[in-house]
Amino acid sequence: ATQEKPFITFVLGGPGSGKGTQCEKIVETFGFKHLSAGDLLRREIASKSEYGSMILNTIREGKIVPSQVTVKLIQREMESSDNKKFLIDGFPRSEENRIAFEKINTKTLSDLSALCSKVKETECYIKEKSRRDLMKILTGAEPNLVLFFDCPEKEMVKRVLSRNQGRVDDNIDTMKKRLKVFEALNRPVINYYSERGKVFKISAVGTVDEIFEQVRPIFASCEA
Ligand code: UP5
Ligand code: MG
Repeated sequence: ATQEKPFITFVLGGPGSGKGTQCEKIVETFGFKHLSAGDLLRREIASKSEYGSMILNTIREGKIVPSQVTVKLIQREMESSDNKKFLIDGFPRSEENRIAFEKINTKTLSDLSALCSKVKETECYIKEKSRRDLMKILTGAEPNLVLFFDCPEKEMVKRVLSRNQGRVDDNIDTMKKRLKVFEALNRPVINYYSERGKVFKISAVGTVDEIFEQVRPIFASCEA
């Protein structure tokens, strides 16, 4: 495999905002690899792995699974994928998640020394930058894009409660908790990337196709 730099899109939005549905459309049209953090965690529960019961309890409470667990699952999928265009759906859910992901994607110092020739080329630039920024430049820890599906709470509740796919968290009590956790912990991540000009905010009301017509041009312009 080539050492091609991955293209990373974070897909964020409240519970039931349509992240998974729109990711399927993006996969069909633009050929991304879809990694739903929630699906990876549910797969861990189903496979009866060592963290299964802890994950189940966390999801039932609408809380966030420890970063190290989720990051490891995502990292494993990214490393084993030939497709390096990723849609990371439902992650990072908190500032702590975001920082944990940046760390795995930021190479260790020994890897960095292997990039020494690159460092020489950019020496003048480096002097003006902190070491941390430098590592990001060289290894691409940041997402290329962040999609934010902005949906009114009433609509999200309606969608989640009528989904009927047996998810342990699709009940009114857990849904209320999920909405609170979204506002308290995921919103700051969206704000962080907004300040960096990475967020494309999409109004997530309307039909699936109407919403996708807002999404399409974002990726179409990347391909051009
Ligand atoms: N639907 C979709 N689009 C519609 C439209 N335009 N009009 C009408 N209906 C529409 O859609 C939800 C439902 O609405 C579906 O029935 C769909 O057909 C319909 P979906 O596309 O599934 O929305 P999505 O945003 O993906 O909703 P989901 O419930 O998956 O979002 P969550 O973010 O809540 O769930 P996730 O699976 O990401 O996480 C679940 C839990 O896992 C979290 O609460 C947390 O406990 C845990 N978790 C972590 O701890 N860490 C992580 O990194 C990720 C998850
Ligand atoms: Mg989903």
